[in-house]
Amino acid sequence: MAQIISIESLTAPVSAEAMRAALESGGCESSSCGSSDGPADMAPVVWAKVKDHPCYSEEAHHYFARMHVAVAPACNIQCNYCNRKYDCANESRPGVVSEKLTPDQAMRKVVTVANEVPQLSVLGIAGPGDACYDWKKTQATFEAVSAQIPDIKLCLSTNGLALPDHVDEIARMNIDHVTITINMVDPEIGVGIYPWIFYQHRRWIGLEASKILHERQMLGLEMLAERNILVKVNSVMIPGINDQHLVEVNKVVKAKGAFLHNIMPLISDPAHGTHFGLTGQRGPRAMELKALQDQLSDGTKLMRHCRQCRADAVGLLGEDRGQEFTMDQLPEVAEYDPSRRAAYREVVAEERGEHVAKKAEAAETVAASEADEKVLVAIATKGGGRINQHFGHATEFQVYEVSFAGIAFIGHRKVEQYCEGGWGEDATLDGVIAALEGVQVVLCAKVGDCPKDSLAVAGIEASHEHAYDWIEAGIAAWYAAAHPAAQRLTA
Ligand code: CLF
Ligand code: SF4
Repeated sequence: MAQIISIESLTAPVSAEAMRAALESGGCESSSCGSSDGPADMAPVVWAKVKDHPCYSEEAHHYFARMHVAVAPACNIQCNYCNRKYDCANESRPGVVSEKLTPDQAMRKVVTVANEVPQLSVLGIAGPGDACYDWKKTQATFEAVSAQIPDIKLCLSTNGLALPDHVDEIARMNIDHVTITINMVDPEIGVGIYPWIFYQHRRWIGLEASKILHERQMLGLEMLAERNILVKVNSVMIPGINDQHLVEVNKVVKAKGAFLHNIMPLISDPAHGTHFGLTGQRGPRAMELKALQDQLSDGTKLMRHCRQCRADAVGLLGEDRGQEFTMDQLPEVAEYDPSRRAAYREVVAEERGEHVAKKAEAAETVAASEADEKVLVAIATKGGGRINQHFGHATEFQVYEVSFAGIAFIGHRKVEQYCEGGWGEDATLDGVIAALEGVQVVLCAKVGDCPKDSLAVAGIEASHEHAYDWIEAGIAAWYAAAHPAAQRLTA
């Protein structure tokens, strides 16, 4: 059974023990993600680029954090899921406003975070507008930060329109990771997503706008791939507009060298005041998103753990510590101290080996099953790869698909916390049950009789038998118990 240590221990004084405690506490709200490929699946030079990047590697996101700095407010296109008052919805949760920073302020913030969050490995610029259109600020920020913290990975996100103008500088500055949001490869479909773009000093509308954007996105992708810069493509899934078309998008971006494809569900709320929100365009249901991802799983590697984080997000992917690092809380002068990050990395190098071994054992256990039954398992976790959260405290569940073919993370389901102050509301529980559509069992650290009975009525088992196990080990043990052939192997 794992020892549970609070997230506060992640910022404890430097020592190997403290760093190990940080790892055991996890802190990462998710437990697996996106591309699950490891060093055996890719060239060493590529693995070296992704192994510490929480968005590009399944393994890495257990251990490493990203931070965004909101230095790029200007944007050159209009998306129908954005009203420009909020952060860029191409790489951020819609309806959120970030604290905008100058490059100097960003520098001070990054140094402060690097000193206090030892997991920090990536600095991303994801708006709140477009990182390539607002290039001078993006460039000034990256150059200042990499001069002080040379090992931090630089990552940016763009709609692609201004991207080809900056690819050579991106390569020169060692920006190894670029995200392009590509929602279509057919400009006719783009007409329903982009009402206008601003390009070469004038505004373009309709099909012309869509064609230019498409050509610039494809050119930017090709130019990056030629320079071996890893490209993640984000696509917003908009039911009835581009949902089925994303199969074609996946094929095209794969052929042009994209490393990862991240399908993000449209989040459409009338309160956000976007065109889609106000005209009733709905987002996809969880099972619709999963069905599309399953259809694409033979294509470009898929990212399934995206949290649509804020343009000023800080921390492991499932958490946001941004509110601890607002400008009014930063020191006037920040000096970088590399010791904590260095000590943390030493411990991580050891821990990763153990986690990989546990996953392999779990895979062997389920492989022994004679049943070809695919089951969705929801996990309540506070992070660290463990089943370590009470059912009623979860604000999201990690969903895994298990069969004799293996155990794969397939996404997360956001829920309202059921238990507040020791009491649970029936209406909240109904929402949790609805969010768990398709799930057969929930594994958690603790679950009360009352929610357990209600879940059972809905056909969902809830169990705390595997509390504090590694997630994959707990799933394998549950699956083995349900499938006697697998059970024999574990006996
Ligand atoms: Fe940020 Fe994006 Fe770089 Fe990651 S996020 S710029 S690639 S460092 Fe990651 Fe956040 Fe999803 Fe983005 S979880 S929204 S995919
Ligand atoms: Fe909004 Fe981003 Fe689209 Fe610009 S690119 S309109 S900031 S979602």
